[in-house]
Amino acid sequence: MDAREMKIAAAQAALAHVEDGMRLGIGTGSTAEEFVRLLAEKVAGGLSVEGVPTSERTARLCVELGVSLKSLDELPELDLTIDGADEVDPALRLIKGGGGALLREKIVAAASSKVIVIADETKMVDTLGAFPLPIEINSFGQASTRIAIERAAERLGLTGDLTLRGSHDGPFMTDGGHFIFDASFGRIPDAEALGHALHAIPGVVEHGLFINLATLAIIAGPQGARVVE
Ligand code: ABF
Repeated sequence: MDAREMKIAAAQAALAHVEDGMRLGIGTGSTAEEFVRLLAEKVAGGLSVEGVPTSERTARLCVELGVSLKSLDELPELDLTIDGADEVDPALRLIKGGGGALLREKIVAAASSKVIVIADETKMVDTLGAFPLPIEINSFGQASTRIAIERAAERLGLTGDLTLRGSHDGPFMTDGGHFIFDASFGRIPDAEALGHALHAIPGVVEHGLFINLATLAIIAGPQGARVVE
C-alpha cells in the first residue's frame, strides 16, 4: 500500500461508523478528503447525513461532491466527527493544525459525542512533538505573543524556534483571520501542562494539542487499518 492507499484504508474503516441520519463533523486535510470522497459515494447511494465542515476548503469539496452541509450554529451538537491528525500518541493525544484549520477542528470536535481520528501509521508517535506544534494567534501584538509563548515553554523546559507560517506573499491566514506560529519544541513530555500554559496567553487563540477529544483512532499501515482506543 502506498501513502494514499493507507489514507483511503483509514477513511474506509471510519465510514463504517457513519449511520443514516447522523450529524457529522467533517475534518480537513488529505486523509479527511479521502473520507469526503467515500462519504459522497455513500450519499449518492442514498445515505442521509448532515455535515459540518471544519474548514472552507472542506466545505468546497463537500459542495462539489454533493454532501449536504449545515453550519455549526444550525447543528450545535454533533454525533460524530471524523478528522485527520499530524501526530497521535498511544493515549490519543494529538497534534493537529498542519493544515491550518485547528481552531474550527477543535470547536467541532468539542461539539461532537465521538471523534474518530484517521491517519496513516507515520503519524503514530510515542511522545508528541517531532511535528512542529501549530499555535493560532491573533495578528495584533504577535511579537509580544511570541515572547510570551517562548517564556511559557521555557518554564516547562521547552525551547525551540517559532516560525510564523507564510510565504513571500505574506503570513498564512486561517479561516478565522488569524496567524499561525509553528513551534519546534521537539519532544513534549507534558502536553497537558503546555496546553494550559498556552491557553493562559491572551494573544493565543488556540493551539494544536488535542487532549481528551479523540474517542478512537483508525491507523492504517501496509497491512491494513487498526483501531487504537
Ligand atoms: C487536519 O489535516 C489537521 O489537523 C492536520 O493538520 C492535517 C492532517 O493532514 P493530512 O491528513 O493531509 O496528513 O486534519
